[in-house]
Amino acid sequence: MSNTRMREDEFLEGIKSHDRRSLAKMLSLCEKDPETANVLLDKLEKKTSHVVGITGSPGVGKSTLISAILDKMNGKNVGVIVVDPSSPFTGGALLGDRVRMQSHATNEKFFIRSFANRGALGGLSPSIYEACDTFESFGMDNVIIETVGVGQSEIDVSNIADTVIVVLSPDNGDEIQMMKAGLMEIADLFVINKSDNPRSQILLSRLRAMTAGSKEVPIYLTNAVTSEGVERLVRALDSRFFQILSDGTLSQKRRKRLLNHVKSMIRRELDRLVQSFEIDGISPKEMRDHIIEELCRKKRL
Ligand SMILES: Nc1nc2c(ncn2[C@@H]2O[C@H](COP(=O)(O)OP(=O)(O)O)[C@@H](O)[C@H]2O)c(=O)[nH]1
Ligand SMILES: [Mg+2]
Repeated sequence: MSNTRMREDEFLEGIKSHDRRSLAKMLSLCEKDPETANVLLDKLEKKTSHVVGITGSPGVGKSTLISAILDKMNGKNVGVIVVDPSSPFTGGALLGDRVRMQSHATNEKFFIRSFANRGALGGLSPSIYEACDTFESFGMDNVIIETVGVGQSEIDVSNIADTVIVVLSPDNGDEIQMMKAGLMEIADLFVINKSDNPRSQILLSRLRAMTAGSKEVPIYLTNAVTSEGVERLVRALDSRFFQILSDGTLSQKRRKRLLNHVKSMIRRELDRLVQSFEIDGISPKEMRDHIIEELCRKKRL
């Protein structure tokens, strides 16, 4: 903590002067000590970046699509947050997605960061709000968040993103994933990726039929490998940002994001309190282990 305090000025100056090493350190601080990160972030001016959440089942091509989107960014500064599945045993993150995007990792305009979703019950990493604020303080034009694509993380991304892209692909149990509870509601844009697969046309008509009558959600077809359709998608994202900025939707989204950030801070604090709580010198972890042991004994497991 005191170490961090010593580095405070350096941190703030570094972020203000677009120093990538300071950005990297700040993102690590978000993960390790989000409370301190919040205090520091409060002292920085923030740019309003377009925060785009990209969700969809594993394998639909989210990471490949992000790479293709970065290719079409035309000099814009983009921060990418990849929420990795992490093992509850090791706490480690799979860096496959980062490797996939490696060609962009050396580009001065982009910054790609993996976040473990440890402890968030399959949801987004609890530090994601701070990470997003960090990218905005750094002055990124866009922040792209790729979710794990399983469980709660898919829906949770709408708590933080200004625009949610739901990615579908024809080779991925199409209707089943479309029907997933909540996914249809959070989509601001649909992308049918892998348009090189002829079945994408069937998926397109099914999706059109499913969304008919509800709010108008545009559908884009892409081939993330060849970049076909990606430029159109990037243009659509830009015009949507302009639209939500001018019609008040963005302010609403930002109010919602702030509320969710506060909720996540409270949850984190309660968690910390529970961890430090003891009855007669017995910690919650010891109590839990004891109960599990007792239950296993009773059930002869
Ligand atoms: N044919 C085809 N393959 C694709 C396309 N987009 C992604 N892929 C492949 O699909 C696989 C999964 O892609 P990935 O980006 O890792 O998916 P993610 O799990 O959603 O991030 C990889 O082997 C990609 O090369 C596409 O448009 N067409
Ligand atoms: Mg991926």
